[in-house]
Amino acid sequence: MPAVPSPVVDRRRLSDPALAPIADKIERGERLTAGDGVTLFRTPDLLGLGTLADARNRALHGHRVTFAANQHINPTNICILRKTCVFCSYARLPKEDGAYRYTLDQVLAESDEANSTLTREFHIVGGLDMQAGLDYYTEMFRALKRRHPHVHIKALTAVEIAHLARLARLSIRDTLVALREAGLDTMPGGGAEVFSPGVRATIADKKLAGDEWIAVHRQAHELGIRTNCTMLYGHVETIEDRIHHLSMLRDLQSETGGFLAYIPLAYHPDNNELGETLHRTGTATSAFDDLRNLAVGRLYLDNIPHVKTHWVMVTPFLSQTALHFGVDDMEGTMVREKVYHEAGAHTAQAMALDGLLRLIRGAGKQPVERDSLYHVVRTFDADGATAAAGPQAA
Ligand code: V47
Ligand code: SF4
Repeated sequence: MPAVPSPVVDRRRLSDPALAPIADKIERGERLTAGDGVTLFRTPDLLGLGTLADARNRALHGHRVTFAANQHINPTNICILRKTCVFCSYARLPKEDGAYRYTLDQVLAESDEANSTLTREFHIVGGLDMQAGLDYYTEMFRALKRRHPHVHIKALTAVEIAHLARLARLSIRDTLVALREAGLDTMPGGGAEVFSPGVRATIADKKLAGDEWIAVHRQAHELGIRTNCTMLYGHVETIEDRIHHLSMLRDLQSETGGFLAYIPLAYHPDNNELGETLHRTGTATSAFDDLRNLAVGRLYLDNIPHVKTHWVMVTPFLSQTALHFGVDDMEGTMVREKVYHEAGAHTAQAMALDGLLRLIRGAGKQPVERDSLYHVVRTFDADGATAAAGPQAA
């Protein structure tokens, strides 16, 4: 990440004295300790926390807020972990009602929506389906690249990569190389959930372990494949579990520099076993918790350049507010999102460009459309005109 000008924190906005020494560290560009992270998660001074995160975010990105025009494609919801990822509402067993696996033609038909939209990225993830192995995805990526050569492919979580490697009896490295040759450009950050073994045993018992998730991303970074990272919060995890998770992400980033963005994911409790057990419906997290997770992500992950808010999960209005809590990037004009809608997200499945621009401008920020690697596609000024275009770092 490029050197960051020192943020200046307005101390009058901090009402919790525990934040003052952390403000000093942020101004000096010093790394926060796990103890600082716990303080940030516990402080009742949400606006003070937002002030710190906003100062750091402005030092990095000024007033610019980026978004990408993307389309989600979920080719199969059949998953062998259906019974053990108890937070997941999307997966099905092969013979269960609602189970599906797209043929290549179905994937291509869905991808053709990109012809009438601005789509520059396909975000492709699915279940761990025994009948959808490496060839299923390499054929799909080749066909997508032939049909939409300008569209970037961000595909397959670390958990799916490990599954494909096991089915093909290949190493993670060789699996990634085969996928990259077929057209995979970057990887999304899913499957991370919470790394601490205790939480994983409760919510995702049979899933790839936390250190294995890290190992897949390390391997991708070593091959030059950039990736994102996430944390699923708002279920059974403690603050210490969150800090442990963020520390593992920060350590890998110090080693490789391969993460582009961090996206905290708010747990949705509808239509999944965990939600029933916890007796929760609707929204499991609160606005405080959502803003806090974004702000702490910005401050604790001092080496990950972008923090993205996912408006489908936390509502467009909260995402807009988050632009003053350390966030510089919004999940884009997504078409056909399924994973959270199965879990109770009541937001729209896609947002038109106008809607996104209105939200960003309404927060007093400058909208910038980016590509998947955060190069500027076009910038917009405050009254809606396209101000400039061109490849530069966003
Ligand atoms: O790993 C599943 C989460 C993730 C639920 O990299 C749930 O740009 C909340 O990672 N409530 C997959 N979350 C999606 C993901 C993602 C999304 C947007 C952008 C990017 C990116 C990555 O969705 C899963 C899991 O953590 N998830 N079920 C649920 N009930
Ligand atoms: Fe399968 Fe992913 Fe759902 Fe787990 S979260 S059941 S791995 S689709």
